[in-house]
Amino acid sequence: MLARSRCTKNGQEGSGPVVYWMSRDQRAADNWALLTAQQLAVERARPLVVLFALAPSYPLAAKRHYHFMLAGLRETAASLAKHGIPLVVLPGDPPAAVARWLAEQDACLVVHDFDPLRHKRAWVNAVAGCVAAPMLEVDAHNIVPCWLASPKLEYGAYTLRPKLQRLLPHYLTPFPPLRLHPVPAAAALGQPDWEWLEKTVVCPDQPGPVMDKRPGAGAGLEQLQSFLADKLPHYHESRNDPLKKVQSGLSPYLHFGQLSAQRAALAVLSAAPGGASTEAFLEELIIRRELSDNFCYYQPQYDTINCAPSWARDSLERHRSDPRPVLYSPAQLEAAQTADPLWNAAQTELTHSGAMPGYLRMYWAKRLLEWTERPEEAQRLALLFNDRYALDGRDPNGYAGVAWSLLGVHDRPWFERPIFGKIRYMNASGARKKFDVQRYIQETTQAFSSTPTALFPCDGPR
Ligand code: FAD
Ligand code: FO1
Repeated sequence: MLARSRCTKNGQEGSGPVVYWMSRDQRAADNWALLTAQQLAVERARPLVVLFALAPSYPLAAKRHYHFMLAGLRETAASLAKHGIPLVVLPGDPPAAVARWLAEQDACLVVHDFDPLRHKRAWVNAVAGCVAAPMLEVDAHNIVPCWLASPKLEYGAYTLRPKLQRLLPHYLTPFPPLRLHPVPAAAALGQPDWEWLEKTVVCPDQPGPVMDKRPGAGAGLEQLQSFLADKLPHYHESRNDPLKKVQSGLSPYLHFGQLSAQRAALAVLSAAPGGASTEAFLEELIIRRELSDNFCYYQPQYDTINCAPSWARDSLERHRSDPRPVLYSPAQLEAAQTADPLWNAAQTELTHSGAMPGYLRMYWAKRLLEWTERPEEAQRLALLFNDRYALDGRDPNGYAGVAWSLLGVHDRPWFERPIFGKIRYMNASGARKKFDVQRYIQETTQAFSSTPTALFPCDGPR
């Protein structure tokens, strides 16, 4: 188990409980960080407490995301309670609240989630700077711990794949169950007051919750089961056809850590050990997903144009002044008011349902390069819309997906053309070869009558 962890801070063990500071991996089952914390607590005959720092606001998160996360955390708290482990939710500035609580409890040691994102690393560093207890980081999100998979920024899937394939036999192993914790925690810790906690969040009301996506670990496992039963066999041939709906829909559960990617991989391998669909799905779930973490971990500029490889940066620079046939304002784009009905339909689906089919996400981002004055603006808007509306947004997969679409990250140079330079081009006639574009537009337009505009309600950025 300890092969998935590393020391982030040496320190003096306190007299209090072993603490697992949960953040990215918000589940009780199939969680290597929680299992590690339990093992360390059992060895020391200490209580185990799980801590969650509830930030009053989180970059670009809205009611849609907090609703999904808090409902999932309630379920996690109930599962933990059945194992004799309390979940303490601390509202307020995360590093300050966590550091204060650890000091008050004289924590024995702290186990925390690995997260490659800048602001999350800053939280951990701030806590490490002011607590006395030792801290241990566990990568409970990736199957192969990010820092062990590769020690450097990878060029693409083709360079990370062999490294992961070498290590997967050691890491893609079954999970031991979480045990009933033998040492009880202080009764005074009580149960979180969820209604009160919800009121401490000050995020925008719009976009609101997605009603047809049930949050939580149980719903994530059900979604996995229905994917295995109905969709996996068709994944290889139909995943790029939004009308066939054979993608798993697991990304929100994976993003909030309500489902473990390792659990999903094990379930797929047990349901369908071989074949093109299993291979195609595991390529996305393991290689592409872990490549995104590699990108954000080793590329501090993951959300700026400086993350582009040099061939792409030079090429975009050469085409910076190319005339754009049409420019749309952020408000027009957010309201899906372009002359491209396919793009409008994809944007409408995103804003209403918090999701967009994978193939369309690439097309959607790439068109922004043609409709904005500079690639920097295309990247800014792609991330802004993705992170504000997508249930799975604010994730390394999003930063890597946008950088792939607009900036050639993890891709190769293609034929030179206006505006795009050597960045891979996609257009509506390419989409028409993959699926019935007209039907997708019709179905989406019928399902969602208008496009909500939470970011740019009137023309011009707020
Ligand atoms: P499935 O096809 O069922 O795949 C299963 C899982 O594999 C996904 O849940 C995801 O964890 C992983 N995966 C699939 N495709 C990719 C990929 N291209 N890169 C990395 N991992 C992948 N994914 C997010 O999770 N959050 C985002 O904010 C996000 N933004 C994106 C923005 C753009 C512009 C692009 C091009 C891609 C983005 N992706 C993002 C990646 C991908 O489109 C989604 O993960 C996928 O469509 C989610 O649907 P699913 O769970 O049904 O995927
Ligand atoms: N993690 C936390 O530890 N505390 C939060 O308050 C919090 C809010 C939040 C809101 C939206 C969202 O998408 C994720 C959120 N996370 C939060 C989870 C976590 O930080 C992210 O999943 C990772 O950073 C993704 O790598």
